[in-house]
Amino acid sequence: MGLPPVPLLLLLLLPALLPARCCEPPEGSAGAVRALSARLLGLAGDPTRDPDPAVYLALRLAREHDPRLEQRYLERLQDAFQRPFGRSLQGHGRSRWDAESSRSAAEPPQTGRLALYLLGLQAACPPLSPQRSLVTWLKYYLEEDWTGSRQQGHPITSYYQYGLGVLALCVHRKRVREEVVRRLLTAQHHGKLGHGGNTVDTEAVLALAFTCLERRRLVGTELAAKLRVAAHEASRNMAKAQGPDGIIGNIYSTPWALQVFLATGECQTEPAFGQAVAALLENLEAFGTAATMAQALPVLHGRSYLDIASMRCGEEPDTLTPLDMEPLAEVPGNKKVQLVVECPLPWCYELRLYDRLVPVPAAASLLDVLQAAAALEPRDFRFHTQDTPQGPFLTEVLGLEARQEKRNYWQILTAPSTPLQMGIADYRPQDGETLILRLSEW
Ligand code: B12
Repeated sequence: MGLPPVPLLLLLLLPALLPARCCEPPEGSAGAVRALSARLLGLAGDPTRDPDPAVYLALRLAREHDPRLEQRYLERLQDAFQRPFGRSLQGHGRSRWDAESSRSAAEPPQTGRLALYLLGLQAACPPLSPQRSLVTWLKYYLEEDWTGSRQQGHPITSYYQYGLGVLALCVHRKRVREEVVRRLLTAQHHGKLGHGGNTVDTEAVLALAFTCLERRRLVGTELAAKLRVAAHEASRNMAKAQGPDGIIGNIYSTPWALQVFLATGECQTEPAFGQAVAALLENLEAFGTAATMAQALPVLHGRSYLDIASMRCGEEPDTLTPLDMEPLAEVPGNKKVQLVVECPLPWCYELRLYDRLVPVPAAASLLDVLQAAAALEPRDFRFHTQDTPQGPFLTEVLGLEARQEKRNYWQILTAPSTPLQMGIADYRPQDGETLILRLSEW
């Protein structure tokens, strides 16, 4: 068989020959991306906010920097993580999952948080090698996460966190047992990554872990070949999940899909890439919280979490200055929101547990609606939230607590049945809208 004709050969080689720049967002978007980076920097400079390793990663993966602010943020992160994880696992007689003496033994492993912190250490300038104890903790969590679910065939936390754990160890060139990697392959193969109908974020995290392990030759050749196929399969799934508006999954999962195209190099050939970048740039106003900005920014700078493994410190311009968030526009007047609580699970004594119209100021968020309902009838309506880097997470309504180990949660929907794409503190209902809090399984 002869060589392919020159034009065909060029076409085949094109992806390898093209400079990486073609995977960066269009020049015209630079101002908007810079403003978003500066806004995240502003939030990172606020000492009243808990440090979040995902925010640090976004600052480090940006093209422009504020080295002093980034250094201070890293120190705050180190303070937060060194205490619970800074000492050895052995010899402490610790019970399962008991990293912090204050934590209850029933609390799940902190696989995802620790993984993000380890990624953050590698993204520092110069990169910091993690203490041995941190790597040991993460490997331990990967095992506990699995066995703790009592062989139900999934991690206690989520495949998203499990994937982050494998990715972080890989970026630090630490091997994991092949069995751990095979669990992820099996989950992807059998379509077990689902959460509320959107699997894009989770499948993307797995694809990043697979690509890292394969590129860094941390697994045998047979498994490496499987990982390559699985990462490609994930890219195909991302492209198939793209809507006519360019969005992949929803607007918040689109950056994760883009990370996969960037990490695998498919950004150079996959038409879905450019369309998804355009969709992201058209919807930048959706990224108004530190957590969502932190997930969008790396790809807006043409980078994925895999780039953490090869950061070059010397070339970082010290040109970014923090920008304060604009205060929300005042909306005069009032609105009424119908608040419904449903418990459709087999053991619930009734489906509809609460249904009433709640008057609130026009600018009220769903959280404000819940607070107004609780103030109106303290005995009929109560709820609890837990602070997370994404904002307040609704954990309990009318005394019914959603339980992680039972994989149920308080899903929030707008009637008749559209799940919200944001949390209670960020969603601002319309006048007359019906909102449903539904105890659901995931
Ligand atoms: C797994 C997951 C869940 C699980 C979490 C339970 C578990 N055991 O892991 C379940 C299914 C319960 C869940 C629920 C929801 N989720 Co969710 N979730 C995720 C996912 C895939 C991974 C989160 C994670 O583990 N991060 C890693 C760890 C280390 O970080 P963490 O901050 O500590 O994670 C905890 C919190 O994030 C919290 N959490 C999970 N989702 C949400 C959403 C909100 C708004 C808040 C405040 C907290 C929160 O649970 C995590 C585990 O403890 C992310 C994907 C992503 N791109 O981030 C979406 C994601 C965070 N979820 C999202 C949404 C919209 C929701 C819901 C509001 C959906 C709904 N309509 O009901 C609800 C939350 C409702 C409530 N009760 O307040 C969006 C948030 C977008 C935004 N604008 O901020 C994301 C980004 C998915 C997406 N692409 O749309 N989620």
